[in-house]
Amino acid sequence: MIYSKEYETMQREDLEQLQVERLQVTLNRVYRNVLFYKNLYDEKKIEISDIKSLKNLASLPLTSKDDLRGSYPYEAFAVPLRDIVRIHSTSGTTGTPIVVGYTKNDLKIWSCLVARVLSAAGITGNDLVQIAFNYSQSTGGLGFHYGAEQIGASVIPASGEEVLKQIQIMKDYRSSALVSTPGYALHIVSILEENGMDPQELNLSTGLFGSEPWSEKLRTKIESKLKIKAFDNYGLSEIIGPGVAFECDEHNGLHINEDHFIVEVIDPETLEVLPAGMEGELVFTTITKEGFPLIRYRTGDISSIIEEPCECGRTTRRIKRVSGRTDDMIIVDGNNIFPSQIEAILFEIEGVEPHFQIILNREEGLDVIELKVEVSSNLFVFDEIRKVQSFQQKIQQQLITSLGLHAKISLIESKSLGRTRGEKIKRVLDLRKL
Ligand code: DLL
Repeated sequence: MIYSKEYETMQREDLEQLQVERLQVTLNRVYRNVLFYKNLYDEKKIEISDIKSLKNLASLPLTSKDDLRGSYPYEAFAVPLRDIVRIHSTSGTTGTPIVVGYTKNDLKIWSCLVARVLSAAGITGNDLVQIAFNYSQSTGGLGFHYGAEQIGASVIPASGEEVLKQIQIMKDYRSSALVSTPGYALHIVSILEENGMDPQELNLSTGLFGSEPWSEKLRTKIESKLKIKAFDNYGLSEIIGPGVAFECDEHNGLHINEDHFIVEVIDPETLEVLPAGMEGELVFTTITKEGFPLIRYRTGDISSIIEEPCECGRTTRRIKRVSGRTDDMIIVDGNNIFPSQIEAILFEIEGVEPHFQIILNREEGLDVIELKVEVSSNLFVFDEIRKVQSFQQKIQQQLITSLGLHAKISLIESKSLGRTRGEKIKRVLDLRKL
């Protein structure tokens, strides 16, 4: 079903006109209310009144996470704090997250955009939607919660429960849709198999998965094991959370909610805007957000635009599944982590070099992260097993406290991470098969 038919099936010409009008309003709002944009445009001698068409958008400077750090926590909000009714944030690479504020109206729009995601997957008011995303600073839980309520589905907020409890709930409450990361769905598959349970005992028919990259192969596996139809959906906290782009029944790219977000794809090296079909970095401009608008925001996500019309009747353009990142961000069970965050923690621990390597694997559907850490040999006698263990625990605990990351720690001798011939240490070894 198409939730907002009027907008999702708009004639392209009308949609583009609407985008320009909304863009102009947004530019005025940020220029007047956000010092960061005022300074940026003044410095580059940009007159926002010159932005008269979508083509002109490319003349505005790009923005990135790093640009916004100086605005922490609230400086980039375009409304007074009293008009903000919800605050989410990104995880933050060096302890400074990007804080995202929503006005009442932003929340209303967000719910409707997530309602589109759910409707495109066939979810209706008759469904029982089990949400396994965390209800936290990250946007998956609350974003889907209100979107599902918006279409009148019965929502089961089940995050925080152990996986067996999740399965029990799924079975007893007859949940018909699961909302989670694809990795978590795979974990459920493993646990069902391990416990000799038959997925047929469940009433699941649909899965909405996102927040991390996954492949067609993984979709086929989840669909066949859980006997469901699985849909991909994409979003990021800075832009709104889930509700930016989503798959319809055709499973051929993700429709962008273009009446709220303008998408561009750029070459991450030359920063040139690339034509549809060419792969590059996704850049978004929000055109209806009041609390935290973003102009030409670089996502770091790699994809391309599909312009060809879709069989489903929506006229919005689509993006291909996100295939990777331009930076070194890794996503572990839906949590975004930069190796630099791990490095910062290791720096604080005496005796650690900090030369390290992150090894990612997938066991029973769950991401497993191992951290190989070099330790200085003078501080450390390797045959003292207790000392080794307490050192490992110290690092482990720091990672949990600071990043919520549960990692296996392997201590290795100084200089054993291959760089004898001057080569760089490969920071991340991703052995997960998407
Ligand atoms: O992951 C929002 C979300 C929640 C989307 C639930 C979908 C479902 P962040 O935590 O800010 O927000 O992480 C955003 O996750 O820049 C991508 O790198 C990655 N990502 C999100 N969805 C997908 C997807 C939420 N479907 C970052 N495929 C983004 C690939 C995805 N990567």
